[in-house]
Amino acid sequence: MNKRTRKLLYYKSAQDWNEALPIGNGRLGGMIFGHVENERIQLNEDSIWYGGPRDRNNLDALKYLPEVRKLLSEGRLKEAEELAILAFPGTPDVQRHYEPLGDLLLHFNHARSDYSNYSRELDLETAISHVNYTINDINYKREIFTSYPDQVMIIRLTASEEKSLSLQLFYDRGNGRNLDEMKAVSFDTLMMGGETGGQDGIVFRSSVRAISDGGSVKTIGNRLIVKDANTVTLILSAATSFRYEDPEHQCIQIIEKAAEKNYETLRQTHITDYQLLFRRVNLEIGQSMEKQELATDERLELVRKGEEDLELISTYFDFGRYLLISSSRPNSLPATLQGIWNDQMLPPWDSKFTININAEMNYWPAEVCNLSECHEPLFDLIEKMREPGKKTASVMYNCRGFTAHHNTDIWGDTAPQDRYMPATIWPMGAAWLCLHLWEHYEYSQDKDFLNMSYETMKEAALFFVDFLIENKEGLLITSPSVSPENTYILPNGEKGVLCEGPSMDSQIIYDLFSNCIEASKILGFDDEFRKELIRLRDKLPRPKIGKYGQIQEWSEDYEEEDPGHRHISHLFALHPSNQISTKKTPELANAAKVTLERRLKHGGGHTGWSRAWIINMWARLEEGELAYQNMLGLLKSSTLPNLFDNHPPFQIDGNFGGTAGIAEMLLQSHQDEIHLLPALPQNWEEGKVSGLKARGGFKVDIAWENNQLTEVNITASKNGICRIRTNTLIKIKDIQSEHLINEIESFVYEFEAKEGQSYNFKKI
Ligand code: FUC
Repeated sequence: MNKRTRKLLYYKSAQDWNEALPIGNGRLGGMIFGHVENERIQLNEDSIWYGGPRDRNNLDALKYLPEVRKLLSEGRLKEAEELAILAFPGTPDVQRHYEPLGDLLLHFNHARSDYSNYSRELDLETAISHVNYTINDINYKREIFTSYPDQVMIIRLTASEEKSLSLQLFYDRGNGRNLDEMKAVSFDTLMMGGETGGQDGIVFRSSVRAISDGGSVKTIGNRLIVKDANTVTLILSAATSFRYEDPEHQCIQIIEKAAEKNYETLRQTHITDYQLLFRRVNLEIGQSMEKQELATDERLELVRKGEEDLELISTYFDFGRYLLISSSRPNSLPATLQGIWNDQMLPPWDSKFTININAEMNYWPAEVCNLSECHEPLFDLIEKMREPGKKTASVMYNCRGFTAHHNTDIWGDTAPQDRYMPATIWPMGAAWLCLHLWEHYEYSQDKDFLNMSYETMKEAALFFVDFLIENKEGLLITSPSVSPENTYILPNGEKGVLCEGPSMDSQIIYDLFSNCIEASKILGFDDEFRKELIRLRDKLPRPKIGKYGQIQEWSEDYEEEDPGHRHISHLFALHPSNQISTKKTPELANAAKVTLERRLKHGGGHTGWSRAWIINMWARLEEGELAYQNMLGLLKSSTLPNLFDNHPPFQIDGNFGGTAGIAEMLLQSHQDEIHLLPALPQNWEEGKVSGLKARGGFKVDIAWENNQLTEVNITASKNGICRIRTNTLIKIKDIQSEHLINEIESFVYEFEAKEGQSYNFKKI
């Protein structure tokens, strides 16, 4: 049998951007079209954003806050909304947006225009993209990658016969309109750049050098000309004033350094670095490899027609991990709505960070898929939001601590975004993001990190100590806010979105307070604040069951205008939170099930990210079949030919949410135990997964056959009790030290784990 290859494969070049293949090193990205004659690599650099930081806080918010609150509490909804939409949105309404770096264009002078043996692929094992074809019996090959250690994009051109490579190379950006310069800086190097505009626009530069073996390299005008070469190595760099005083100098320096190494060294350094992350996890579902040589978009088409392709599910999972490694690395900016890949000057939703679900979803696979360091850019952004967020908290709400609304940009803008009633006035963004700090601690057990993050978490919590108000029942609620981004209907038929105490808000605050309480205990300080949070947490509304048996979305059991809405905010408690779980709150778990069924019955899950969230939720409800059906739904309705998630348009959150969902089907650890194969679909009969992480600092490898667990390997990163739950009628046997294992209840086992030790269990 062939070895399984992990790649995206095509037999024709990309007809549009959604067929091009992404490469990236967190900061520098490219979309490769693979055209034979006129290759296009669309370029991105993560810090090319329009303008600079601004203070957009609405100075009238505080003045009208009491009135908006009063109107809401009196049920005078329309008046409250009319006033709030004037007094709260940022001034101006919108935050900054991301822009593309440009295009690198390679025009080849081939002897003939007809070609054969065409293929292009993205090899997920090496993070190298290949383009292959034959012209006149000469085999041409391109290898393209972006190196994290060397911070360059490398394009390597080879041919099976000497002196066969001739091409012209140049840059573009909106037909030259969106550039200030495009010039040759030496006989073998081009430079392009500009400024993004606005008062403090970002200055950006990109440079490319051609190094040939044989033939000649020269520049004429702003074109780089390579003639009759045997091989060509192109080294491309990019830098901006967001990070460097002199981006032009930086670009040249990066290239000079990379050019000291030969191609093989650059390639190997890249592969080693990438595989250190990618190879931590290995997933194999099923054994079938018969579709390996089919084009990826054809396989997707076959899935749409109802064919089973379990290997494509593994590829989707691998691709999600690949995308995270390629769009979010230490010192890069976090993955935006499009990761780093965007070709539009005014991208959808500005290609920034939407923090009422999307940016968080991007990071759901980070910990469980053993890519903790890829989570770091998000933590840096949270830090950046603290100062602006404190200002927003004090100017708009007269509160201590820091807050953010439903979007932020690379300067950490925290003022409300848009003038869009269903989303704009929602002071929960910073709170949700801070839950990621705790999540990182839970998986890594890194106390230094927790210590470093505590003040940030505390400041996010402090905002609510001041912001929460008591309602008529004596409960502490947010006001004004929304349940992103759904509309409710009052008994008199009036529709509204602005409200008091939407369920999601209380759930997020409950987690944030709980995390601070736990953290202060672990770290052994801040007792007074802990006590205060415990007191306040007791007064938060808890998830309630409504008239349809569903989890209530608002504090009152309103009708929803759109029962199939893509946001399922009130199930935050089920996922990503653990406030609703099958073991600890079975009744609420059942209500969560009703909620999901209701959403789906009315057309829910119609955007990629919404579908991805549903996969995670079904997995949490241990409904393997339903999780799998929705995974298929994601592939069938919300996946583009290059496997990018389709909102539509392309939005990367669904890729990350889907990847996390697959992991969630195989391993869960949110109920103080490691649950093995909690939501295994019937037709994932056999398989294995290794290297996943569980909360508590465990690394877990699982193998199964006939839908039953056969072997588990658990490695502990610290001393402590390890509790495992299985779903199959098997006993677990510790081969080395059977006596250490206690069966607590059927299917639940406990043992004392020691730091650095691995424990192997087999089905008996
Ligand atoms: C939220 C969602 C939209 C979209 C946007 C970027 O507002 O409701 O579907 O994903 O973010």
